[in-house]
Amino acid sequence: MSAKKDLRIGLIGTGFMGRTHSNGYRRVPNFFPQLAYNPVLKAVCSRNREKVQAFADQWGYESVETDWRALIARDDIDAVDICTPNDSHAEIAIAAAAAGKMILCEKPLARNVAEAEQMVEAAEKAGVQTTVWYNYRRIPAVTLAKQIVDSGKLGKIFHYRANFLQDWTISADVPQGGTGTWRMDVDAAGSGVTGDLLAHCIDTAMWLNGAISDVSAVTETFVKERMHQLTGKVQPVGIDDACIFHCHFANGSLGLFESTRYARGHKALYTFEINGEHASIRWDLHDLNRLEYFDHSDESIVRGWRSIHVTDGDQPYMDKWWVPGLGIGYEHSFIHQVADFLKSLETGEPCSPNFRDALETQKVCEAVIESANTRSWKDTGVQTFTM
Ligand code: SOE
Repeated sequence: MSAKKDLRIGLIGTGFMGRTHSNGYRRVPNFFPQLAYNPVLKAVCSRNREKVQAFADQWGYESVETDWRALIARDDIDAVDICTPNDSHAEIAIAAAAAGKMILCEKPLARNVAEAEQMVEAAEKAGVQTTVWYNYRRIPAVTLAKQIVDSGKLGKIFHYRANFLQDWTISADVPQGGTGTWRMDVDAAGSGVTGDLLAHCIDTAMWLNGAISDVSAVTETFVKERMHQLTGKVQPVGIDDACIFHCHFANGSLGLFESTRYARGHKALYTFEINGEHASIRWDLHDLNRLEYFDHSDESIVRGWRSIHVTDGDQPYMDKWWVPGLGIGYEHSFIHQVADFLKSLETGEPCSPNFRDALETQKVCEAVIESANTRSWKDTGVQTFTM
């Protein structure tokens, strides 16, 4: 008999993120056997019964629901995982908190700050554990970047630079709204690349380099009208297709961020670079096991960028995987987030980013959109960031 405690999961949403999270729950017991909690795939919910049953069969969920309210009402669910489009995050999370459920919510936390604030209030009032799936923090090379920054090796930070580039919406034939393309519909998504892609960059940036104080942004919507899948009509596009902003961090450094879905040739290129007084680091999602590191204190004749292959047992998370030299992938960031969430239940510590942390990212996203709309600098209102 297992001495472990069960964490009974109710997953809402069966798209791309439903799969990444389900894979996380399934793999954790194999690779993090020392954890006191064991995820149990109790129920999965989606509107179409046939499809949700197929998903349950594929991933091993014990039961299905077609109404998220029924899932939340169940006594045999401890934690609700929200993988639905952004327009339902707030309603589901607030109801889940009222029902006393822990909540794991896909990013961005909400469509805007007002919704995010209500979610924070509901979760904190109910005293439930929360986390938001800003998964890139938990790629070992990115976590190592955090350890290097925190060790002070970089010295005073001058610059933070990040890009998230894609090219999947260049064709004007890509519709907006509905299954698969809700990210193109401003009512469902809240914003375009700012909430979908830059939110990742902002979360990582504030985690590594502290609060972003103010921003100046420019956005563009290259294709102005698209067919809406739900109405069948050609309608104005309300999302930002591309966004570039620069900013001040509270520590005095400058930030430069760019995101677009119109960078032909780039499918999902997330990169960041940090330049400090003594050293610099940079990371690239397409080579995710490596962290580049330049240390000015190296002897000058051998000084140069090192490429650290982050696969050794003393590097973050890697003692749980294979043997030194053998890499891992994108999906492992979600497995690590599940493991960290389960660990947080043992320790009673928050599992960062929790709802409150993700609210701070939401504030920066909103300031970015407002800055672009008004062609002016905007304060973010973010004072500190849990690092
Ligand atoms: C969009 O294409 C997307 O899937 C985002 O929604 C994810 O958050 C990002 O990690 C990859 O791209």
